[in-house]
Amino acid sequence: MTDISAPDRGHGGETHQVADADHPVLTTNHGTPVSDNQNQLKAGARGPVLLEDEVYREKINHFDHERIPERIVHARGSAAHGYFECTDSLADITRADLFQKKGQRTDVFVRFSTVAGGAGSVDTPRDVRGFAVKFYTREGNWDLVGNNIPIFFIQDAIKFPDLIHAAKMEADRGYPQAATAHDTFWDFISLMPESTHMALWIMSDRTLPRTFANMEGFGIHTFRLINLEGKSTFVKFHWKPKAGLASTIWDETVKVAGADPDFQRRDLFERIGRGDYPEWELGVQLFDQAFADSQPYDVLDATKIIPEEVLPVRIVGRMVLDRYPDNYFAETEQAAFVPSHVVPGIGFSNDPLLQGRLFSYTDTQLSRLGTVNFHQIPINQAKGRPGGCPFMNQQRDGHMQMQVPKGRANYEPNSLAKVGEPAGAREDPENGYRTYPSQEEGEKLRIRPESFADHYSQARLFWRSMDPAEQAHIASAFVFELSKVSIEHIRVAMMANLRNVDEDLARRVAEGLAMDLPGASPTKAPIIEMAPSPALRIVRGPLEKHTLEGRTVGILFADGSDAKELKALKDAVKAAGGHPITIAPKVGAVPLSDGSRVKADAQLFGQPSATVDACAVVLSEDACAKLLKEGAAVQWVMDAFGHLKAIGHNAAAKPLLDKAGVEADEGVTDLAGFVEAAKKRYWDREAKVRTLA
Ligand code: HDD
Repeated sequence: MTDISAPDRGHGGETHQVADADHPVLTTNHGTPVSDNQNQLKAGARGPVLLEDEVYREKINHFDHERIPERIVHARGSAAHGYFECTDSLADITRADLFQKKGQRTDVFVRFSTVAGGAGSVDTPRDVRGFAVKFYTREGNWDLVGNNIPIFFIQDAIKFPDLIHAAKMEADRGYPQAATAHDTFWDFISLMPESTHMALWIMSDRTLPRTFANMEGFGIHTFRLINLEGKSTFVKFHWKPKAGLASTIWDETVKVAGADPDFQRRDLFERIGRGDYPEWELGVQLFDQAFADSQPYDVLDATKIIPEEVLPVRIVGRMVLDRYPDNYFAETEQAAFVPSHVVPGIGFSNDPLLQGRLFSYTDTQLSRLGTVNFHQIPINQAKGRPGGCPFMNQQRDGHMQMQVPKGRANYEPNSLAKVGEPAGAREDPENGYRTYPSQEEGEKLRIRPESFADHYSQARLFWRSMDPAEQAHIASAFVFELSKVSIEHIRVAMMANLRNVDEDLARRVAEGLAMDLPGASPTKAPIIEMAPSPALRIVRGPLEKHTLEGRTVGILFADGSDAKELKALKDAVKAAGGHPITIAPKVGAVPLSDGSRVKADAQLFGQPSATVDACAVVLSEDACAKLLKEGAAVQWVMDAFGHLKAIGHNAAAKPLLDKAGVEADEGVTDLAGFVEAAKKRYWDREAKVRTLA
């Protein structure tokens, strides 16, 4: 019988050779070489398939089981490898290995994520971003599992399932995916005044980060650092992005979601690929009990910040992400972050949100990864020393056990050494992990402390710290989200809470919804006036960086564009540290003014201007005339203007700008002034292009 697929597959009929690295023959999982990976085993060429076909059955069987349960939250994530470098020793404050010596490096694996959406959802919803760092220290792994926002929705972990159920797609209808703009989310928030502060943060530009590299990260809770003498210092952790803080406009992020659902994952991959490594500084706010007692909020309450103006952030290290994972599933998906995994020198406070987390994460790994041996998966191994940390104990067996412990010593203590047998590992009272012996006493109670009762003062602090442009974004975001709430009393309850934050905010939201302002909701504690914290701003804030470094510039060109102009522009963008992306109506070969033909990096429909940080248009008069009739080209320029980006153009491109409604301002420039102009956004333009609340 002739096999029509046979000629494509080399090995048939050759002398017998065993599969090995030099002869990488396809095998089954059990090592049997496979002769045919194209056809099932059949009785006759057109006959029925046979159940005995192990090659087929094993392949499909494995495929059927490829997926594991996605994370119940933070399912959508992207990760990278890198290192942490200590830049300022904290040896006097903590004995944690990674903070001992200036210049000391510790490997890290970092996973960024959205919270509400499933693993296949888009990268750019309005959502908190997870910022989870696994430090492979020489004394074991430390997981600092934070977010890009320094506070949280709830004060006690027992409310977490309710929060997440309310935020995720609604139970009966199965939508919306990765969005908070729906009834159940705002119902929960409106009934939980403690979440008002976080509601302000999530309605701000913080939930629309431009890229992962443009976000801050926070450990959120108060932790402890413990030194060799056993002294404890309270600490809050901050990650400050070297690329600067940068966010998108809501309209822009919606368009990015459509154009490129993987926008932030792709950015991380490409950024690392071109050597533009994302980098952060690690900062700490260090304080003692006396400082904690002097503050008008409780440092154990995760819905509160310590303003940087009150307690400055001391920079102690930097983190560089310089390697993209080799395999998404093996590393990014199987990475298990567990906040209870700390190393000697780091400890916990009594924050009830943190304490609750210390149980949840190990538990979730058991359902996700299916075994108590998840620490043996390569990405999770304690590998802070060459050959791995010497982790040894008497824990044994379990599903997917990968180790083969030798000898009889599977219990401790033992006296097997006396008869010359290996005795296994022993405890180390001197250097082993020691919990800080804080004094604790009290009645067993299921209550919230009085000191957690103020839910509005810091929400007000946040609102009043914002730049006017950011305030307009927040008010408009509330209007948008509440307009998607169909149950009217939920909107009313939310506005009643906002009245306790700021009258102007509440009024703007009510006007935006065309609803009457309700009376303020009752408060359990007096609202105090705290000094604004400019450090909380993105727009015109201390971390807003005017630069092209690490940023992308879209250059729209077409047939007949001036070759010299195009080259000079690309060179100038590169010289300023930017990444030019040429975009044309056809990608394969674009004829230029000098007769040469160049490829474009992207096609006009596939790379809307929302996907780049600044925009330039270099056209010939003929091409411009054609593009005036091309909706995508007009929209490209219109969006660049609407998203407050710099637009550089040559003279021939001017009619396209006119058609797109571009008005002259500081950010609209000829090509000579473009590179300088491209380093920032033009916030003052916003009033011209949209009505904000
Ligand atoms: Fe959580 C995942 C961050 C409160 C329960 N959380 C998870 C991830 C991040 C955070 C970044 C993804 C880690 C990764 O990339 O794999 N979570 C936070 C922060 C919180 C917080 C900053 C508050 C300050 N989380 C929190 C509470 C609970 C959980 C109060 C439960 C009591 N979180 C989980 C979880 C997840 C998780 C269900 C899902 C996947 C996982 O753990 O590994 O256990």
